[in-house]
Amino acid sequence: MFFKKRGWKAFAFTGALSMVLAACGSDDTEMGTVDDGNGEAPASDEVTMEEYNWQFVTEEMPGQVQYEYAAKFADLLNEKSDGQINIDVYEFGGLGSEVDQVEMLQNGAVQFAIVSPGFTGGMVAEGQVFALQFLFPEDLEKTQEILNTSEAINTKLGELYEAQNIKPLAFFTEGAMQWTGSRELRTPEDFSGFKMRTQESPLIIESYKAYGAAPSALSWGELYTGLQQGLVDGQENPIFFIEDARFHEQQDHMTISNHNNYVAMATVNPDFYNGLPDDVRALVDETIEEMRPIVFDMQQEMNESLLDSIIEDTDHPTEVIELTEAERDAFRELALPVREYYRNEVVGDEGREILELLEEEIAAHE
Ligand code: 6CS
Repeated sequence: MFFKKRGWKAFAFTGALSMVLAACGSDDTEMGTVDDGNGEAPASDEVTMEEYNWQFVTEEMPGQVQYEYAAKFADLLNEKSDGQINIDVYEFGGLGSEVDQVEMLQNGAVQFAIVSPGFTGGMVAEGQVFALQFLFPEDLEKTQEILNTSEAINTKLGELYEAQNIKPLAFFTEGAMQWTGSRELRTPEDFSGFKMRTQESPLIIESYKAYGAAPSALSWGELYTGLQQGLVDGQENPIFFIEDARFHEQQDHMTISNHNNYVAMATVNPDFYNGLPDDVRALVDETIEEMRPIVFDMQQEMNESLLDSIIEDTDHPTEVIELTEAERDAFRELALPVREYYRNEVVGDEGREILELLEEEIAAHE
């Protein structure tokens, strides 16, 4: 595994929520001076920060991108604050499902969360823009640059999330997505009747219907068994996730399709964030900026090295094919009308503006 795994806080879900609520106490504290007890104003070099204890939930496990992002973010903030900011990082399942986690962020039970837009499709329909295949450049550096700078994403889409009590602080790629299947997936015809597992997003489902597949939504926590039992025939994910969640053990084929990239958001509860003293909020912002190149390198290293692990896993052989440009074109052609579906069936004027501006921003990078 590329990154050291952190000790897992083994909370049962029912007990975890009350522990989290009890642990949040210090977020109303402020940067202040230490009372040295003699009634005199402390010297200015005694100015210090009070203690903060925050919670950060992720949709992944130790060793996977989201968890390691949160762990590194926590370490950096702890260092910058001389140990005064302590963040507990929770792996997927520790505090409920992906949807439960989003709710906890919204109601302030946790302060930070990594959220995949795929799980908030019912709440912020416009966020499903990330499900549009062949939209972002295949070059992930360009994609990350767009995610860092796009007004469509960071301002316009960000405001729609904030209206739902979810404030995105950064959007980052977890890598190009690939298909795995119980059969080879090389042409759209190969998807005919294929039971494709997707996240809970109407647009992802629509995207696979466009290929002739029979998609259904499933939490990734049930996916390994779903593949094993034939409930679903295949799935899409970045390589690091396919390997680390061992999906390849249940799949004979993997297609390097690069049909999309997996975008996640580092988010914060807006009331909590806005209520922070300016200097503490500035530390959070600074750390978010520092994390951008760190998480990019992290996903790149994991996706590259774990491709080798899949290829070398002779106990669970997986045939890996890479689509040619002409083969990708056949899928691109079917994916383009899904943008019309997004414009006409999924979103209103704001969503149409977001997609239009994003398309312009992407064109300017290519
Ligand atoms: O496929 C999924 O649902 C999961 N995939 C990744 C890369 N992260 C978490 C997510 O829930």
